[in-house]
Amino acid sequence: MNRRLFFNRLLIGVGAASIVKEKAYANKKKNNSVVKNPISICTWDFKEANFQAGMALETGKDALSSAIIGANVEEENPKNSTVGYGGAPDREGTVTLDAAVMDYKGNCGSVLGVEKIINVSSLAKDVMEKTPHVILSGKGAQNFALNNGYKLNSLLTDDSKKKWMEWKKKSVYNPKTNVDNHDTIGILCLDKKGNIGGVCSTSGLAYKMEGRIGDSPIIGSGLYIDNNVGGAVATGMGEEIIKIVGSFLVVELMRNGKTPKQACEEAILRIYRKNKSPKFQVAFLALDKQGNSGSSCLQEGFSYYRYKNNINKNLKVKPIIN
Ligand code: SD4
Repeated sequence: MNRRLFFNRLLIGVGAASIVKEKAYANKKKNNSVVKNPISICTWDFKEANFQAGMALETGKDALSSAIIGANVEEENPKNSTVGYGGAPDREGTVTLDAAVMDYKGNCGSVLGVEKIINVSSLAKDVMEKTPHVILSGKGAQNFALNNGYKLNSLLTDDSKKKWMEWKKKSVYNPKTNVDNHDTIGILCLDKKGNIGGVCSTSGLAYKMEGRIGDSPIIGSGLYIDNNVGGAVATGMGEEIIKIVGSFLVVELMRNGKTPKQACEEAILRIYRKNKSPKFQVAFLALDKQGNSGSSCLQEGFSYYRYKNNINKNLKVKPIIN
Protein backbone atom coordinates (compact mmCIF):
# COMPACT_ATOMS: atom_id res chain seq x y z
CA MET A 1 0.00 0.00 0.00
CA ASN A 2 1.44 3.40 -0.88
CA ARG A 3 1.77 6.17 1.73
CA ARG A 4 -1.14 8.28 0.44
CA LEU A 5 -3.57 5.31 0.37
CA PHE A 6 -2.48 4.35 3.87
CA PHE A 7 -3.15 7.86 5.25
CA ASN A 8 -6.50 8.15 3.42
CA ARG A 9 -7.64 4.86 4.99
CA LEU A 10 -6.42 6.03 8.37
CA LEU A 11 -8.44 9.27 8.06
CA ILE A 12 -11.60 7.43 7.00
CA GLY A 13 -11.13 5.12 10.01
CA VAL A 14 -10.78 8.06 12.43
CA GLY A 15 -13.85 9.79 10.90
CA ALA A 16 -15.99 6.66 11.20
CA ALA A 17 -14.88 6.15 14.80
CA SER A 18 -15.88 9.68 15.78
CA ILE A 19 -19.31 9.33 14.09
CA VAL A 20 -19.87 6.11 16.07
CA LYS A 21 -18.80 7.92 19.26
CA GLU A 22 -21.16 10.84 18.56
CA LYS A 23 -24.08 8.41 18.00
CA ALA A 24 -23.30 6.56 21.22
CA TYR A 25 -23.20 9.92 23.08
CA ALA A 26 -26.57 10.96 21.62
CA ASN A 27 -28.18 7.58 22.49
CA LYS A 28 -26.83 7.72 26.03
CA LYS A 29 -28.26 11.23 26.46
CA LYS A 30 -31.59 10.13 24.90
CA ASN A 31 -31.97 7.37 27.48
CA ASN A 32 -31.32 9.86 30.25
CA SER A 33 -33.70 12.46 28.94
CA VAL A 34 -37.09 11.24 30.19
CA VAL A 35 -38.63 14.13 32.11
CA LYS A 36 -41.64 13.48 34.32
CA ASN A 37 -42.14 17.08 35.41
CA PRO A 38 -41.32 20.09 33.30
CA ILE A 39 -39.11 22.79 34.76
CA SER A 40 -38.73 26.51 34.29
CA ILE A 41 -35.95 28.66 35.74
CA CYS A 42 -35.49 32.38 35.37
CA THR A 43 -33.15 35.15 36.48
CA TRP A 44 -33.88 37.54 39.34
CA ASP A 45 -37.13 37.97 41.18
CA PHE A 46 -39.61 37.27 38.38
CA LYS A 47 -42.06 35.09 40.25
CA GLU A 48 -45.04 35.64 37.95
CA ALA A 49 -43.03 35.29 34.73
CA ASN A 50 -41.55 31.99 35.84
CA PHE A 51 -44.91 30.74 37.09
CA GLN A 52 -46.59 31.55 33.76
CA ALA A 53 -43.82 29.68 31.94
CA GLY A 54 -44.29 26.72 34.33
CA MET A 55 -48.05 26.71 33.74
CA ALA A 56 -47.54 26.76 29.98
CA LEU A 57 -45.19 23.76 30.28
CA GLU A 58 -47.77 21.90 32.37
CA THR A 59 -50.36 22.29 29.61
CA GLY A 60 -47.92 20.62 27.23
CA LYS A 61 -46.51 23.68 25.47
CA ASP A 62 -43.00 23.30 24.10
CA ALA A 63 -40.02 24.76 25.94
CA LEU A 64 -39.40 27.82 23.76
CA SER A 65 -43.08 28.88 23.57
CA SER A 66 -43.30 28.55 27.36
CA ALA A 67 -40.14 30.60 27.90
CA ILE A 68 -41.55 33.33 25.66
CA ILE A 69 -44.83 33.39 27.63
CA GLY A 70 -42.69 34.03 30.73
CA ALA A 71 -40.53 36.69 29.06
CA ASN A 72 -43.62 38.52 27.75
CA VAL A 73 -44.76 39.06 31.36
CA GLU A 74 -41.66 41.14 32.13
CA GLU A 75 -41.61 42.84 28.72
CA GLU A 76 -45.08 44.18 29.52
CA ASN A 77 -44.32 45.11 33.14
CA PRO A 78 -43.78 48.91 33.37
CA LYS A 79 -42.06 48.48 36.75
CA ASN A 80 -39.20 46.47 35.29
CA SER A 81 -36.58 49.06 34.35
CA THR A 82 -34.38 46.68 32.34
CA VAL A 83 -36.88 44.90 30.08
CA GLY A 84 -39.48 46.02 27.53
CA TYR A 85 -42.04 48.72 28.34
CA GLY A 86 -40.64 50.93 31.11
CA GLY A 87 -37.03 49.91 30.40
CA ALA A 88 -34.45 52.64 30.99
CA PRO A 89 -33.49 54.61 27.86
CA ASP A 90 -30.04 55.24 26.41
CA ARG A 91 -28.37 58.58 27.16
CA GLU A 92 -30.30 60.27 24.33
CA GLY A 93 -33.59 59.24 25.96
CA THR A 94 -34.46 56.44 23.50
CA VAL A 95 -35.47 53.01 24.77
CA THR A 96 -34.01 50.23 22.60
CA LEU A 97 -34.61 46.54 23.24
CA ASP A 98 -32.53 43.41 22.60
CA ALA A 99 -33.67 39.77 22.72
CA ALA A 100 -32.60 36.28 21.69
CA VAL A 101 -34.32 32.91 21.56
CA MET A 102 -33.02 29.40 20.99
CA ASP A 103 -34.79 26.06 20.62
CA TYR A 104 -33.93 22.41 21.14
CA LYS A 105 -32.93 21.92 17.52
CA GLY A 106 -30.26 24.61 17.81
CA ASN A 107 -32.34 27.13 15.84
CA CYS A 108 -31.99 30.68 17.06
CA GLY A 109 -33.16 34.21 16.37
CA SER A 110 -32.36 37.62 17.77
CA VAL A 111 -33.20 41.30 17.49
CA LEU A 112 -30.93 44.20 18.40
CA GLY A 113 -31.65 47.81 19.26
CA VAL A 114 -35.37 47.70 18.47
CA GLU A 115 -37.48 50.79 19.21
CA LYS A 116 -41.19 50.89 20.13
CA ILE A 117 -41.92 47.14 20.01
CA ILE A 118 -42.74 45.61 23.40
CA ASN A 119 -42.59 41.83 22.88
CA VAL A 120 -39.12 41.51 21.40
CA SER A 121 -38.69 37.88 22.47
CA SER A 122 -41.70 36.96 20.31
CA LEU A 123 -40.14 39.05 17.54
CA ALA A 124 -36.84 37.15 17.86
CA LYS A 125 -38.79 33.88 17.44
CA ASP A 126 -40.41 35.30 14.31
CA VAL A 127 -36.97 36.18 12.95
CA MET A 128 -35.94 32.57 13.62
CA GLU A 129 -39.02 31.07 11.98
CA LYS A 130 -39.98 33.47 9.20
CA THR A 131 -36.72 34.82 7.78
CA PRO A 132 -33.61 33.25 6.27
CA HIS A 133 -31.56 35.13 8.91
CA VAL A 134 -30.64 34.81 12.57
CA ILE A 135 -30.29 38.49 13.55
CA LEU A 136 -32.21 41.63 12.58
CA SER A 137 -31.33 45.03 14.01
CA GLY A 138 -32.76 48.53 14.41
CA LYS A 139 -35.08 49.86 11.72
CA GLY A 140 -35.05 46.58 9.78
CA ALA A 141 -36.19 44.64 12.84
CA GLN A 142 -38.91 47.23 13.50
CA ASN A 143 -40.16 47.11 9.89
CA PHE A 144 -40.19 43.31 10.05
CA ALA A 145 -42.27 43.57 13.25
CA LEU A 146 -44.78 45.94 11.61
CA ASN A 147 -45.11 43.62 8.63
CA ASN A 148 -45.90 40.79 11.03
CA GLY A 149 -48.69 42.49 12.97
CA TYR A 150 -46.78 44.07 15.88
CA LYS A 151 -47.91 47.54 16.98
CA LEU A 152 -45.75 50.56 17.77
CA ASN A 153 -45.82 51.70 21.41
CA SER A 154 -43.80 54.29 23.26
CA LEU A 155 -41.58 52.34 25.65
CA LEU A 156 -40.70 55.35 27.80
CA THR A 157 -42.98 55.69 30.84
CA ASP A 158 -43.44 58.86 32.92
CA ASP A 159 -41.30 57.26 35.59
CA SER A 160 -38.42 56.17 33.30
CA LYS A 161 -38.44 59.61 31.63
CA LYS A 162 -38.27 61.33 35.02
CA LYS A 163 -35.31 59.16 36.10
CA TRP A 164 -33.50 59.79 32.82
CA MET A 165 -33.96 63.58 33.16
CA GLU A 166 -32.60 63.36 36.67
CA TRP A 167 -29.61 61.32 35.39
CA LYS A 168 -28.94 63.91 32.65
CA LYS A 169 -28.17 66.60 35.24
CA LYS A 170 -24.82 64.92 35.95
CA SER A 171 -24.64 62.44 33.04
CA VAL A 172 -22.29 60.09 34.87
CA TYR A 173 -22.36 56.56 33.41
CA ASN A 174 -21.81 54.20 36.28
CA PRO A 175 -23.86 51.01 36.01
CA LYS A 176 -24.39 49.90 39.58
CA THR A 177 -24.26 46.35 40.84
CA ASN A 178 -27.48 46.23 42.76
CA VAL A 179 -30.82 44.58 42.15
CA ASP A 180 -32.46 47.89 41.21
CA ASN A 181 -30.80 48.24 37.87
CA HIS A 182 -30.23 44.64 36.82
CA ASP A 183 -33.50 43.10 35.77
CA THR A 184 -32.85 41.33 32.49
CA ILE A 185 -34.95 38.23 32.08
CA GLY A 186 -33.14 35.05 31.07
CA ILE A 187 -35.44 32.05 31.16
CA LEU A 188 -34.82 28.37 30.42
CA CYS A 189 -37.51 25.70 30.14
CA LEU A 190 -37.43 21.91 29.97
CA ASP A 191 -40.68 20.60 28.50
CA LYS A 192 -42.55 17.32 28.88
CA LYS A 193 -40.72 15.86 25.89
CA GLY A 194 -37.39 16.55 27.59
CA ASN A 195 -36.45 19.40 25.25
CA ILE A 196 -34.86 22.69 26.29
CA GLY A 197 -35.68 26.16 24.98
CA GLY A 198 -34.80 29.62 26.25
CA VAL A 199 -35.02 33.38 25.98
CA CYS A 200 -33.01 36.42 27.01
CA SER A 201 -34.73 39.84 26.83
CA THR A 202 -33.51 43.28 27.96
CA SER A 203 -33.42 47.02 27.41
CA GLY A 204 -29.70 46.86 28.19
CA LEU A 205 -27.80 48.96 30.67
CA ALA A 206 -29.42 52.23 31.72
CA TYR A 207 -28.04 55.32 29.91
CA LYS A 208 -25.84 53.29 27.58
CA MET A 209 -24.37 55.03 24.53
CA GLU A 210 -26.65 55.25 21.52
CA GLY A 211 -26.23 52.04 19.49
CA ARG A 212 -24.68 50.02 22.33
CA ILE A 213 -25.58 46.30 22.34
CA GLY A 214 -24.92 44.03 25.31
CA ASP A 215 -24.68 40.26 25.66
CA SER A 216 -28.39 39.44 25.81
CA PRO A 217 -29.17 39.18 22.07
CA ILE A 218 -25.76 37.67 21.21
CA ILE A 219 -26.19 33.91 20.78
CA GLY A 220 -23.59 32.22 22.98
CA SER A 221 -23.19 35.23 25.28
CA GLY A 222 -26.60 36.00 26.83
CA LEU A 223 -28.14 32.64 25.89
CA TYR A 224 -27.06 29.26 24.61
CA ILE A 225 -28.72 25.85 24.36
CA ASP A 226 -27.46 22.47 23.28
CA ASN A 227 -30.29 20.01 23.73
CA ASN A 228 -27.87 17.12 24.30
CA VAL A 229 -26.34 18.92 27.26
CA GLY A 230 -28.37 21.85 28.66
CA GLY A 231 -28.79 25.58 28.46
CA ALA A 232 -27.46 28.77 30.06
CA VAL A 233 -28.46 32.42 30.33
CA ALA A 234 -26.61 35.46 31.63
CA THR A 235 -27.40 38.79 33.24
CA GLY A 236 -25.33 41.73 34.39
CA MET A 237 -22.50 43.68 32.76
CA GLY A 238 -22.87 42.59 29.13
CA GLU A 239 -19.42 43.73 28.00
CA GLU A 240 -17.77 41.26 30.41
CA ILE A 241 -20.14 38.41 29.46
CA ILE A 242 -19.41 38.91 25.74
CA LYS A 243 -15.64 38.80 26.36
CA ILE A 244 -15.86 35.20 27.61
CA VAL A 245 -18.79 34.12 25.37
CA GLY A 246 -20.35 33.27 28.72
CA SER A 247 -23.43 31.13 28.07
CA PHE A 248 -21.67 29.01 25.46
CA LEU A 249 -18.82 28.53 27.91
CA VAL A 250 -21.22 27.35 30.64
CA VAL A 251 -22.84 24.79 28.32
CA GLU A 252 -19.45 23.51 27.13
CA LEU A 253 -18.28 23.14 30.73
CA MET A 254 -21.40 21.06 31.44
CA ARG A 255 -20.68 18.96 28.35
CA ASN A 256 -17.29 18.23 29.87
CA GLY A 257 -18.85 16.94 33.08
CA LYS A 258 -19.39 19.96 35.34
CA THR A 259 -22.72 20.36 37.12
CA PRO A 260 -24.75 23.47 36.22
CA LYS A 261 -23.56 25.18 39.40
CA GLN A 262 -19.89 24.29 38.87
CA ALA A 263 -20.07 25.44 35.24
CA CYS A 264 -21.58 28.81 36.23
CA GLU A 265 -18.95 29.24 38.96
CA GLU A 266 -16.11 28.60 36.54
CA ALA A 267 -17.51 31.20 34.10
CA ILE A 268 -17.86 33.76 36.91
CA LEU A 269 -14.30 33.03 38.05
CA ARG A 270 -12.98 33.73 34.54
CA ILE A 271 -14.52 37.20 34.75
CA TYR A 272 -13.33 37.70 38.31
CA ARG A 273 -9.71 36.77 37.48
CA LYS A 274 -9.64 39.45 34.76
CA ASN A 275 -11.14 42.17 37.00
CA LYS A 276 -9.45 42.31 40.34
CA SER A 277 -12.07 44.34 42.22
CA PRO A 278 -15.09 44.39 39.97
CA LYS A 279 -17.75 46.96 40.79
CA PHE A 280 -20.32 45.38 38.48
CA GLN A 281 -22.64 42.39 38.71
CA VAL A 282 -22.63 39.29 36.48
CA ALA A 283 -24.67 36.14 37.01
CA PHE A 284 -25.10 32.90 35.07
CA LEU A 285 -27.97 30.46 35.38
CA ALA A 286 -27.92 26.97 33.86
CA LEU A 287 -30.17 23.95 33.41
CA ASP A 288 -29.02 20.53 32.33
CA LYS A 289 -30.83 17.88 30.34
CA GLN A 290 -31.72 15.96 33.52
CA GLY A 291 -33.43 19.02 35.04
CA ASN A 292 -30.68 20.03 37.46
CA SER A 293 -30.24 23.78 37.77
CA GLY A 294 -27.44 25.89 39.18
CA SER A 295 -26.20 29.43 39.26
CA SER A 296 -23.33 31.66 40.28
CA CYS A 297 -22.87 35.43 40.58
CA LEU A 298 -20.10 37.92 41.28
CA GLN A 299 -21.80 40.14 43.83
CA GLU A 300 -24.41 39.87 46.56
CA GLY A 301 -28.03 40.30 45.47
CA PHE A 302 -28.74 37.73 42.75
CA SER A 303 -31.44 35.09 43.03
CA TYR A 304 -33.43 33.00 40.59
CA TYR A 305 -36.83 31.35 40.39
CA ARG A 306 -37.31 27.64 39.81
CA TYR A 307 -40.68 26.08 38.95
CA LYS A 308 -41.31 22.35 39.25
CA ASN A 309 -44.33 20.32 40.37
CA ASN A 310 -46.45 23.40 41.06
CA ILE A 311 -43.78 24.84 43.32
CA ASN A 312 -42.28 28.15 42.22
CA LYS A 313 -39.38 28.87 44.53
CA ASN A 314 -36.91 31.74 44.84
CA LEU A 315 -33.33 30.53 45.35
CA LYS A 316 -30.67 32.91 46.65
CA VAL A 317 -27.27 32.58 45.00
CA LYS A 318 -24.07 32.86 46.99
CA PRO A 319 -21.73 35.44 45.42
CA ILE A 320 -18.07 34.78 44.55
CA ILE A 321 -17.17 38.09 46.22
CA ASN A 322 -18.27 38.27 49.85
C1 SD4 B 1 -26.72 44.07 29.09
N1 SD4 B 1 -26.77 42.02 30.31
O1 SD4 B 1 -27.28 44.70 28.21
C2 SD4 B 1 -27.55 43.16 29.98
C3 SD4 B 1 -27.96 43.96 31.19
C4 SD4 B 1 -28.56 43.16 32.28
O2 SD4 B 1 -29.88 43.06 34.09
O3 SD4 B 1 -28.45 41.96 32.39
N2 SD4 B 1 -29.25 43.77 33.15
O4 SD4 B 1 -25.52 44.15 29.30
